[in-house]
Amino acid sequence: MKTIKVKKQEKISMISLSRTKNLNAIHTLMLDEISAVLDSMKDSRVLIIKGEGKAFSVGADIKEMKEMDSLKIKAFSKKGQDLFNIIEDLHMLTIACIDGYCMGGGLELASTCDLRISSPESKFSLPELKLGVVPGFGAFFRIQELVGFSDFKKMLFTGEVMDAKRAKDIGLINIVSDDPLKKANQIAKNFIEDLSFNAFFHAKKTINFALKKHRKEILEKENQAIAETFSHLDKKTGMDSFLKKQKPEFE
Ligand code: CO8
Repeated sequence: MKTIKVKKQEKISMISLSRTKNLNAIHTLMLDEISAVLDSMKDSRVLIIKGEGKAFSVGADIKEMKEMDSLKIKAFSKKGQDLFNIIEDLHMLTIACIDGYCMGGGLELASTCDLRISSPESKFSLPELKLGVVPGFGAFFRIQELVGFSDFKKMLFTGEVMDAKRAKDIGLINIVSDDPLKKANQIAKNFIEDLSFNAFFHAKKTINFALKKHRKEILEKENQAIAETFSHLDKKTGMDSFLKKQKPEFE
């Protein structure tokens, strides 16, 4: 694997996003590699997803997306949507362990997990509009469901960068811990030792069923919206400006 590391210890599996030079930006290969390893974790009861280095993930890879047109971004968005749906429905307890930047598509990945544990120093945001685009991996329902329309709009329409305390206050994350990995392992251990896995399975299935009402339509709308933004000049302006470390001047 080139972009992730995988560890399995008894009933706990761990995926570490490992593109540290690009702050674990999510590109096609990373989606493919995550997809490829999930099957090998079938017998695990807990999956921890974390990022190596100073980010959980800064979101979709701007360097890769910059070259994409509307058709290609639709396919990339669909690939991410499909994988994130699979992660959300994994039969095991999933925990996003966040220590550092958690932005855009990275936050969308974290929001597929059952629980999100973060260090106090982590930073959260949805900066897509600064790039002239919109989220494309399920934010329109998953993040909206976590924080409600009011804070979802605020996050998107201001691009604000939040600290972990604020993220916890609005329901984006569950726990703030000085050592998020240690905390995730403690929760995993208690989960395995103290809870009925069968009852958990049925509870998660029922909760996810309830969450999925109207999802299909929203996914299609989201996929369409990202394609629309990619056929507009603002996308080029936003991404070129980011890569040149300049402030964008949108239409
Ligand atoms: N994609 C690709 N490369 C990135 C990304 C990214 N999202 N973010 C950072 N990098 C790269 C930088 O270009 C830089 O590379 P290089 O060394 O080659 O210049 C390296 O990572 C380190 O980054 P910085 O030098 O910027 O590090 P700083 O510590 O100064 O800043 C920040 C860290 C604040 C996180 C800053 O990098 C930043 O703002 N990054 C952009 C975050 C962002 O906008 N994320 C949203 C991406 S869009 C998205 O996720 C959804 C898009 C639409 C849906 C797509 C699905 C279809």
